Amino acid sequence: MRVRRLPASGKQRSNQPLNPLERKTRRTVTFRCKRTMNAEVSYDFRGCAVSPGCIAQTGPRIEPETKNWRSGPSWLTQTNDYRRITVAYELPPLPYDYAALEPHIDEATMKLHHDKHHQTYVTNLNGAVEKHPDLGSKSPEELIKDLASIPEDVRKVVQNNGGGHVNHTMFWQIMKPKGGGEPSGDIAAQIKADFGDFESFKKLFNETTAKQFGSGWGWLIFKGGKLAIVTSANQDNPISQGSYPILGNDVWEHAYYLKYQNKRPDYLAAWWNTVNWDEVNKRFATAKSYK
Ligand code: MN3
Repeated sequence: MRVRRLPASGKQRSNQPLNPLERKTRRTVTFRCKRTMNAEVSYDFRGCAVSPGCIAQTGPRIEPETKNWRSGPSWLTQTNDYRRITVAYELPPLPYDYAALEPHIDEATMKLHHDKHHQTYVTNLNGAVEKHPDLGSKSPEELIKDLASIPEDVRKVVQNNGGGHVNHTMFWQIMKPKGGGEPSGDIAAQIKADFGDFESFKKLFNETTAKQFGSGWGWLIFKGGKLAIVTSANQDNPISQGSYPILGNDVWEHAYYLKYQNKRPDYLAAWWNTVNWDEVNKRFATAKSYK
């Protein structure tokens, strides 16, 4: 079945409450099924809406018998009834083109990293929330902020995949095309106060993060009125330890191996050319009042 994409209707069809992340990403797209012609369907970005005749969606796929869903490529199928399926968490769209961070981060890495790795964290997080639906009313940050409150059977899944979702959502935002350069605003002054100058800060951040054994992240946090550089393993986020990360760099091999192979320090050095200092300043303002 082929569909023709029509202009977005702008209508929101769901009465379900949205969490803040979803509010940003939600949109409605209307498709017309070419085979049945009269069947117009609306697809909203957090799940799907259907009409008799066909479903069009690019997100999680619903298995009609089990009501379980799985992620997959764009797909179309047919149904005879009205069904609406929503998922708690969604992959936010990349805020720029996959190739926009070239030559520092290559297109193929960005595509895999966003569409496959980040999507997997979101998919797995939704799987955990499916077992405990009340968790789905919390933002992903809230989930990982108090891991002790997460039911034990899904706690590790939420730690790894909730962390993965939060970390990558931040990661895409703190980078931008033609980014980098010297820091600006309040964060520039704080870096100067706590590290002497930007070059010294960058050197310390890169050295510290290069030493993170295996997969993990390097972070800049604000603690006790001062900036600090820390690392974490896996997808652990400083939020779980009470600190809001101002910036973080992903040093899982999936973030750099296609272009930089085993040369993590080269990737770390190049990454600074992508930094979105406006976004980092916004996060610094949040970090200063974070409780
Ligand atoms: Mn990653």
